Amino acid sequence: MKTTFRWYGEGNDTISLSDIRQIPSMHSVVWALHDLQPGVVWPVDRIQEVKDQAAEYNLGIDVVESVNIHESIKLGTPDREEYIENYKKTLRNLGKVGGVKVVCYNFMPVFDWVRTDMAKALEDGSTALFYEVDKIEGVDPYELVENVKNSSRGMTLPGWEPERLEKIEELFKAYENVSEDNLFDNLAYFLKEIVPVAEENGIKMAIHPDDPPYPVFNLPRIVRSKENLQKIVDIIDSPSNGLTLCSGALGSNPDNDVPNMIRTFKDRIPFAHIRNVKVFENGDFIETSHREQDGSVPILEIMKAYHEIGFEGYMRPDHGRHLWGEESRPGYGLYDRALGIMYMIGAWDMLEKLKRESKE
Ligand code: DNO
Ligand code: MN
Repeated sequence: MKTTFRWYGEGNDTISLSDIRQIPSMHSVVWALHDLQPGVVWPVDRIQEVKDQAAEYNLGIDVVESVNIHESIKLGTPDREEYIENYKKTLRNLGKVGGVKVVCYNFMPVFDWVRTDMAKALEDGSTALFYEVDKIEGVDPYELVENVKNSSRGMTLPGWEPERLEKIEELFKAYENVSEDNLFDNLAYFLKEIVPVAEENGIKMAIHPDDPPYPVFNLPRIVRSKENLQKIVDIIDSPSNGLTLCSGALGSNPDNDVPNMIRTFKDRIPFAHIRNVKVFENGDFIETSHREQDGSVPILEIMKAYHEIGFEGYMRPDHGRHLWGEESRPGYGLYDRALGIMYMIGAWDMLEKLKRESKE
């Protein structure tokens, strides 16, 4: 298992590479060129620049999260060809620079992840991302967009970039006639084009599940259950057609058995997100610390499942709470994610120790 930490890039993150370097066990950063819109080719020199910056701190750039998918690819409109070609060029450019092993992406229409409150106060005085079912049902999505803008502390959030939000009305209209089957076919079309290029460049594609894992605003959702994941890995039987197994996204639906998914898809998980959420009876959920007892997701069983399958992929703490007055990008402060790492590797190191001892 290789531990990683998301970094938004020079001038775009309150957390520096030097901060990240000081977290125990760091192998590499999870990064992206966040200023480039979906559909744009990532230039070699921009990729090289990030590689050099990270190398100064002895960190790799092994995982990209994400090279985002242009909406035309998800919608399956004729101009998708151009954007698929651009995606291939980006993969080739990543291959040219070298060092990138995994490219995470998602196939959620219009929005990436959705929450209703970016700073919900918890009993202990920290704040966290919160999803309230009542605030979504019957709510105008434009209101939600305003809410997110106002609570993001002036920082852009992945999936909520202003350029994307400007086109929201148009996008909702375009999806009116797209069923889940259509969306799946469009994903299959994309993967059949992309996976051979990923293979040639030593890259594993890794789709991130829908967050939350059910339809929001009547938009189709196709990455939210074990059956969905099975269908996706079956599109092409290649390690380059893989999964980002996000315990928090999938775990927001109590029907999803995450340890079972890990054991089932073991060879197809190049990238793991570890996050705990507390799910309430009415479906509301709040992000909690990584500790198993603090939420509804069986984090220790998840670590055990990864250990059991001999996981050699990349793992990162996903979102964290905001602690000790830290003014960070929502979900992406330093402190709680660093605590999360210590919980994850604490569990992992203990599992390794027990395994060694059982052989003695
Ligand atoms: C939010 C993240 C998502 C994730 C994308 C992957 O913080 O979990 O934005 O990066 O869905 O493509
Ligand atoms: Mn995630």
